[in-house]
Amino acid sequence: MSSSPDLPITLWRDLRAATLAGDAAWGAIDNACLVVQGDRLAWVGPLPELPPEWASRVNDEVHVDNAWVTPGLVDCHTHLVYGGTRAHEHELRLQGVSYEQIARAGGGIRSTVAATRSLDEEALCQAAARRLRQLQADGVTTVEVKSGYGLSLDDERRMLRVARRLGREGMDVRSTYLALHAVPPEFDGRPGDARDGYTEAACQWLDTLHAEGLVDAVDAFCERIGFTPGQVTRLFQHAEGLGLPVKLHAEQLSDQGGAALAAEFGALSADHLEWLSEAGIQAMAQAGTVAVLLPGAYLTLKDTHLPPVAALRAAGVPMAVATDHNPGSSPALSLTLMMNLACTLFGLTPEEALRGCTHVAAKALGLHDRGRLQAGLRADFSVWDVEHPRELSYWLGHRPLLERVHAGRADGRLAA
Ligand code: DI6
Ligand code: FE
Repeated sequence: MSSSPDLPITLWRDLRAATLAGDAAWGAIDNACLVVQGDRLAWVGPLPELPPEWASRVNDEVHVDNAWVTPGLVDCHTHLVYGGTRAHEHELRLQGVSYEQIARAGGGIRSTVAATRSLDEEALCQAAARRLRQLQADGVTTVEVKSGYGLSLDDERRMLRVARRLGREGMDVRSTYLALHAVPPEFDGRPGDARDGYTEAACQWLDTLHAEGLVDAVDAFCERIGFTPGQVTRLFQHAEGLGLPVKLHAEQLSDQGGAALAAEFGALSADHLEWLSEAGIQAMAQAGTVAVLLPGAYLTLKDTHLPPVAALRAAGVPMAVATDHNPGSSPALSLTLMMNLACTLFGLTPEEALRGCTHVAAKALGLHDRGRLQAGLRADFSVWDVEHPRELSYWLGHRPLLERVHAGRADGRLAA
């Protein structure tokens, strides 16, 4: 087994591990321990089987009193960076106005674009960092953050720069370019479909932002009130030319064939999927595209059309669960609450929900070095005050987190 002689070694012991590795339910190990060296897990298994070559080199021990440890949670779909809120739209929807109607009347995403453009980088960063801390308090160690409330080169850049800055706050942050989220007002009144010209502009901006190292993946909103499959194809071809992976907001409000289109491009994920067709499911299964389920948006929009979870499961499409945190359709800041909703509303099992917020969510980001407790993977894990990991999908709003460890470093909650 490889090891780096200089890095200090910490032994986390007296714990129960839901490793999500191997064949056992939850990958559970009783009386387990984790050997952490630097930012990696060096050994994971039952304490009595800890090899002497590790036991003899331990610098520090942390006893966690039989608490359960899971991989650090991964929130693989958020729009965490933005200005303002949209509570007034929530109120309108409660009075019967639909999300689509609000968007077509110039509210919706466009109102958040105006609020986001009015804030400088520092103010945007502070607002997003507050939300990031909420996710950390829920055991999240990796988060994806999308742009898409800037919709000009400079404003998209500012959002992506904030995402990069958030990555210095004890969290891994993956940034996704989502300029094809809505058409900005500057493009109103252009001849033909204003979205075509905007799509061209968004492709050019991508060149620049990618060259600046700000983009990890490319996303779009494929919808009647978003962009057509043709426009998404144009963007995806451009992303492909730059070697960037793609993902897609697909089949949230209607079936546009977006998931199949995403699968054609080998997309990492297709997200939402309430209106996903059988053909879309088969295309995703063949391409290995992850289905990202977003019950926070489903609940907030009082949707009634369920994503086809049983058919996805039968086809072997891996299912992730995320907050989709955004001010319009999912003001959710708890991933464990999303696990509950994924079970209660969508029919996932509690084990599927945890896998969906760990290794499957990591796969939806193209990350294969995390999401399980396994030697060689990153030392990202969360320690929970629960009797069993199924409890993580049980509580509504309780956060039983005892400690969070990111890249081998504990937040210090246990010590506090
Ligand atoms: N789907 C969503 O859930 C978010 N974006 C998208 O395309 C919502 C964005 C918003 O309403 O602000
Ligand atoms: Fe979204």
